[in-house]
Amino acid sequence: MSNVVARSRALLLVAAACFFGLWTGLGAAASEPLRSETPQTFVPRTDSFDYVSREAMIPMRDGVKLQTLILIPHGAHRAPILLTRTPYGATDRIAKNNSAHLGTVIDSTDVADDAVVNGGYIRVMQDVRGKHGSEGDYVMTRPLQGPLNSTAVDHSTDTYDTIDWLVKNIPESNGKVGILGISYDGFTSLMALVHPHPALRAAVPINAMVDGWMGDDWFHKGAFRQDSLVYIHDQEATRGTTIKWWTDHYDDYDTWLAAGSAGEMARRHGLEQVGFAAKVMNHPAYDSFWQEQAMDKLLAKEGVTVPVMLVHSLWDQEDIYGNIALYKAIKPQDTDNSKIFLVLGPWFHHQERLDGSAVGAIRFGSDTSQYFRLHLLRPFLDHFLKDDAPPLNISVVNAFETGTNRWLALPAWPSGCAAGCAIERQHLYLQPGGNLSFTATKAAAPGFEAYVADPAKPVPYLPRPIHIGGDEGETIWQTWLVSDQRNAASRTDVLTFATPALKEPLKISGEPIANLIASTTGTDGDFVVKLIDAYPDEVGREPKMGGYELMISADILRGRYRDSFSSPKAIPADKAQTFRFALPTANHVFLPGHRIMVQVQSSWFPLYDRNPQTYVENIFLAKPADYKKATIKIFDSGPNASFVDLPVVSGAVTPH
Ligand code: PG9
Repeated sequence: MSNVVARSRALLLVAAACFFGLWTGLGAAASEPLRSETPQTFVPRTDSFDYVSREAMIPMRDGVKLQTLILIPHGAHRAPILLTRTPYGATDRIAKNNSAHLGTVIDSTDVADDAVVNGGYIRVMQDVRGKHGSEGDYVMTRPLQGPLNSTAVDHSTDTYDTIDWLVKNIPESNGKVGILGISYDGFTSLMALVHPHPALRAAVPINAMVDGWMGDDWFHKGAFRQDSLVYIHDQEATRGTTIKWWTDHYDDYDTWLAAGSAGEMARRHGLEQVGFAAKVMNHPAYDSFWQEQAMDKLLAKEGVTVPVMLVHSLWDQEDIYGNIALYKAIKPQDTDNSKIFLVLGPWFHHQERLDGSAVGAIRFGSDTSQYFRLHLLRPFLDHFLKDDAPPLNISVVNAFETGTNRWLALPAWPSGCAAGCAIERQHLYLQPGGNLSFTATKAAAPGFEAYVADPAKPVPYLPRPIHIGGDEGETIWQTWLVSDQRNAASRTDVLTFATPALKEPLKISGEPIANLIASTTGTDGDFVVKLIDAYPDEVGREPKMGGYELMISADILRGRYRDSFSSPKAIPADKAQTFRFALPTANHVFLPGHRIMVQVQSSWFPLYDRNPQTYVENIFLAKPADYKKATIKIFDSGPNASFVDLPVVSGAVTPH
């Protein structure tokens, strides 16, 4: 062995001993103090990533700082920014999917994934004030400055200040910002439209919460959605949403029945400690508290100058009212038809960001959510946000037609078809013997069907046991609006009316309106009307769909609000009254062989709180003795026949 080789071997041995000694700690001198192995600050090595991630505490005009996550694709230059403002944890996403690839961090749960990963957009997520990493006070869907907000800040000012900071502090950006988000994040997207920052060039509010009383999260026409208490609890008990609601039964039906009233449930969960629960319970009617924060009313008054794509889900189990109400309110301002766009998809709440091939048992033959993201959302964003803005070749309205399962590009909403058809309102009458017909019988005397509504045995909104907690429960909740209504049909307190099997397809576009003529032996009561597509008794290729009863449009009215949503009044016992209310928008074809069906019932539990059926000032405070059985009569013949007023499309070419 030469000297050189021997020396290098010896050196190698020493180096290896040092390295492994350091690695295993064996080399430490016995007298050296044992120190923490965790550095004061660990600097992650991210040089190999295909994006840059920055976190910033962005200062607002009142000094409060909002935690903001900024994801910039590697090499971005003059890239537009897509902003989402959320109460659900802006940095959660990166914590969940920490990866060197932006595509994995963004992942398929972000509705903007295609724009960010393939379109080179900068993605910004921010915690709203008072939640998670952001400073300041949390107020549920914080109203605009004014009678309901005496502070100098709201989501409009916070968005303005955020955008101002972003365009000045992200050199990779082109200075154009789009805001988008689903549900609560859709609501914050709407708030951005009030006195918008000049750099805000597009907004996409998806399934936005618009009017919490009329038909979105908290109430539907006066009937309280009890799970709101769970939401309020989890959202407001702690900044980080760390204390969760407890349950005491597996079946939600038992849980809520055991508590009695929603007010008593709130008390049992300590909800007097959080601000919003008391506000909800002190404002059961549609008073100024609700009217002054309804976004459709506010934006109609403020005017909308930023291009907006409103995205609505036809089976939205949380916010089925808002975006359509908003479209009606603001579209008239868009006189040259260039700014306000509408998309209607066959989805549950927030399904736009997930797979859209089916909702529950109802299949569409293609991934409708992907179609929306690639062919509607992306062109809209690119057109309004990119420097070299490509022309926009999409219609102002894009609506999925359920039943036939196809996308329609439409000039307006509701419009039935692209050209050559009309919408005619037609009354579909509830008739004796469970019939449903476009012509009413000529009977001189009013006839009726009756049922006993018993608050001790309310109609379940899903087959029991109802357990919407956990992952499996989440799916059940998401798809409940398409659940088979045969369970309800077999109850004695649910009335069912149906046409014979159709010979021709029948298409509806727009809002059906329920027009019940009814009486009760009580002094208050709820009315649920469900418009259903009853499938043929047997369905060849899909045997499980034989006889399926699919809700197309359904809603509830609290009887005390039949004449005025803001001024409730008792129902005079045993006197026929008119209960007229709009049902959610539909765009559906009832195919030949199917029957149109209407079901009527007086509870939908525990989704909606029980009506005691005895008039009390505030149902949140109803006592057990107030809950009484009542006999309900639904008039279905003679001059008083109840009906559903349908927006029937004539002249549409309908493939089947
Ligand atoms: N529907 C939810 C919500 C929005 C606004 C207020 C309260 C709840 C949501 O999914 O964000």
